[in-house]
Amino acid sequence: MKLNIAIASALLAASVQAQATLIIDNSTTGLYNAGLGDLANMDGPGGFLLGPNVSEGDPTIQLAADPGFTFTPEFGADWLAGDYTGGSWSAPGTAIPSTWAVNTETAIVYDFVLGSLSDLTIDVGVDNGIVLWLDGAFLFGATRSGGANLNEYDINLSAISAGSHSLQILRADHGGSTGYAIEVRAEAVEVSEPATLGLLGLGLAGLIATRRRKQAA
Ligand SMILES: [Ca+2]
Ligand SMILES: [Ca+2]
Ligand SMILES: [Ca+2]
Repeated sequence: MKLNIAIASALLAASVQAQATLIIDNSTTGLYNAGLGDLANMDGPGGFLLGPNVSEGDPTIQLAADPGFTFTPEFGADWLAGDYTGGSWSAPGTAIPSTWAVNTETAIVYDFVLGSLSDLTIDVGVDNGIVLWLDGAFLFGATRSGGANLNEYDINLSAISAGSHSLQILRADHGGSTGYAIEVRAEAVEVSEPATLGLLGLGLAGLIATRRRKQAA
């Protein structure tokens, strides 16, 4: 019984230590591009980016894959690869407003560093649409009618490598009002207890094998 309590305490301690760290929220600064204008024509009629003032309706769309936009010059030479040359980008460290000009699109880049291999949880809400990439790789895209609740979309990423990363975001609007809420959390991926015991077991087996070889020699 005492042993069970001890194990339960240890598990509780481990779960507290593994608590996720908030790395991005609405107060986080980044590179900001508010010079894109209305991009409804960037993917033609009937695409993900919808006409102003609900002129193409107010549908719910979730992208199954990277929309493969042909980005306008305001995005710069290759923004998803970190080349902002010629674009209408702010300097790094710019505050990201939660609202922007109705009917227009805006883009954001959050640069961040992970201290170790981590799982990421992205909670985001937007009025109306959003597309996210991590280091240029498509993560998620969706649009729907108004409201920007943090629980609107939930994107979970496993085992993102330690080091520098860029979360790249395109925000879209097609009328009424705009809104944006984001929280990104990182949680270090830990080697589980059974795996540690397994490695320890392998180490002991190795030690025994070495000893046996020495005796044989
Ligand atoms: Ca369009
Ligand atoms: Ca628009
Ligand atoms: Ca709107």
